[in-house]
Formats: sequence, structure tokens, C-alpha cells
Amino acid sequence: NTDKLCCYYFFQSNKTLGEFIIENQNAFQYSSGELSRIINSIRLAAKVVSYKVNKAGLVDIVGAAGERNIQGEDQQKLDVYANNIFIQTLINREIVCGIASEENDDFITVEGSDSSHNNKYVVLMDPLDGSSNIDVNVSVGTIFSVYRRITPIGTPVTLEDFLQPGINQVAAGYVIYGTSTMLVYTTGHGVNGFTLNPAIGTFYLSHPNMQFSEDGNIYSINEGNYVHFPQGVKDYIKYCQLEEGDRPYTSRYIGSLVSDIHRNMIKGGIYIYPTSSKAPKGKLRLLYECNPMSFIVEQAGGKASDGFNRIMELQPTELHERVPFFCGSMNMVKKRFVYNIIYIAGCKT
Ligand code: P6P
Repeated sequence: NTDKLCCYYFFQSNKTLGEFIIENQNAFQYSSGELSRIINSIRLAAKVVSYKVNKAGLVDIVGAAGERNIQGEDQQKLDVYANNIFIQTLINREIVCGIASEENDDFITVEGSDSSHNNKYVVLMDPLDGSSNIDVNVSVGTIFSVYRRITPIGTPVTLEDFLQPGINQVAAGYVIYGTSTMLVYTTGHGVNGFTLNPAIGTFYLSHPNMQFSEDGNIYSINEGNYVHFPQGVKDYIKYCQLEEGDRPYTSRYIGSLVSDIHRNMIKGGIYIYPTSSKAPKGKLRLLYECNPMSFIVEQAGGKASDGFNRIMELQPTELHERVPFFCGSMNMVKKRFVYNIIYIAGCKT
């Protein structure tokens, strides 16, 4: 009963996502209501996908859909389902002029009844990140990024509207389908996390003003690729494992970007997906994985780089381009930089 009472008071006393959006709309410099409607649209799609993800084991929608996406990965049925839900929810509300997704080779020009070309925003997303974890009941996530278009309003959206540096993002966030479903997002005024109460289908503010600690003791990297890493990354991993000061760190790696970064934001840590001889440009996608996660990480006081440059200042050249990704607690990412400098000094000749 105590648990039920605590739960009752938590959900009654905490602000809902809808209330939060309304209260903060005016803080947003372009507060025309369209961005709020985009977040609301993502909120609705997240509830629908959460319901399916949490039923995946019971209904025959787990397992490859038999098609392969541009990444060369088998499309899991939930990938396809989540992609369709997020795209249709945005298109039906005619609030964006274009959409790009990891699951679609090209971007989508939204043609609405009243010509959606008049809408100001484009959305880029990874509809179900970490989908290889679905079959083994490990948490997965959705990642989204929102930009104002840069081509003239009233004209069809172009690739240029999507190939913007991350510093132009007006909003970014993720949904994590874990032990609970959370929506975490920023519009440039800090990071706030909302937990879904599935019993009534409402997101409540559960993690206000999320912040990375400057230091942490978790490093997240797929050490199975160790022999393929650059020497600077190998040296840093050995640094993490040294018995010295606050080390050795703890290694935690779920293999789901949203889950690994969400845990590190709460507990302190660094996530690394570097270049390797197997992935010369890294694995993660700049536009709909690294840029949105970097916006959140920076807004939470952390740092995000490709090992040498700030991720959000990189100028994209392709919709599905990959970049190396180092992000998390400020001092841990800076320390990682030192290993790059040593690596360059020592090995680049
Ligand atoms: P690896 C999932 O496929 C993903 O894109 C990220 O969510 C995750 O962090 C990474 O790839 C895992 O990749 O090569 O370690 O399995």
C-alpha cells in the first residue's frame, strides 16, 4: 500500500509533459506553437511504440522483417513498425516539411493538404536504436533531432535542410524503452526527463534538469573490438583499467546508445564508439544519433566530440554519414583528448 500511495502522490504531484511544454513554450525564441506540437506528436508516437515494444515477446512482431535497410542491417519488425508510427504521426499533423530516418534511404518531403511546404521544421530520427537487443529483452530507444528549415518556406524541402551542423538544432531528445519508458529532451534550456505511467498513458516530470557529473567512473566501449582500435584508444582503455587514483573505472556497455548514455548521464561516465580498422569512420550516424545525443549531453554539462572536434560543429555532407563518437562527463572526455594528443605526438609520424 505504501508503494501505491507513493506512486499515487508521485504522479499526482509531478507535472505532466503536456503542462511542462505549455509552461516552457514562451521560453523558446521561436514560440509559435509548432515546436510544441512536434514534441506532442513525438510523445504520442512514443506511447504507441512503448506499448508494442513491451508486448514484443508476446506478439509475432519480433525478428527480422526480411528487408535490409541502407545500413545493410536486417530490419527488425519493430524497427519498421516504430519508423512508420513516428513518420505517420508527424505527417498526419502537418507540422513538419520534411523527415529523415535511419530506416529510409532518402528524406521524405511532406506533402500535406494545405501544402506542408509552409511548415518551418524538419525532423531527423533513429526510430528504434539498438534494435538488435529486442530479441533478448534489453532496452532500446528512439532518437530525434529538430531543425528549422533553411530553404525558403513554401518550397519543397531539400537535402540542404537536413545537412545542418548540430549547433543549429532547436530541439533533440530520446525515448528509452527500458524498465520504464522515459522521454528525455532539450530545446536548449537544459535537459528534462519524463517517465510514462502506462496505466493512464501520461508522461510525468521525473528527472528535472538532468546533469552529467564532471567526473565519473564508468567507461562504455565495445572492448571486443580492442585489437582494431587506434593506439590512442587502446592506451585510454588501459588508463581506465589502471589501479591508480579513482581507477580502475567500471566497464558498462549495453550495446544500445540511448541506454548507455542515459545511464552515464545519471551516474557519470564516458561512452566511446571510435574509428577502427573494421569501421574507419566509426559506426554511429552523425545526423540522427550523434548530433541529438550531443545536444543533450552538452545541455546536461557534458562534452561530445569525434575525438578531435566538437560533434555539433561538424558540417554534414551526407544523410547517413558516420562519425567517431566520444561523449559524457566533461573531465573524462577531456582526459580522452589527452590520449589523442599523446597518440598524435607518439604515433602520427
Ligand atoms: P556494437 C546499435 O546498433 C548501435 O547503433 C548503438 O545503439 C550502440 O551503441 C552500437 O550500435 C553498438 O554497436 O558494434 O558495439 O554492437
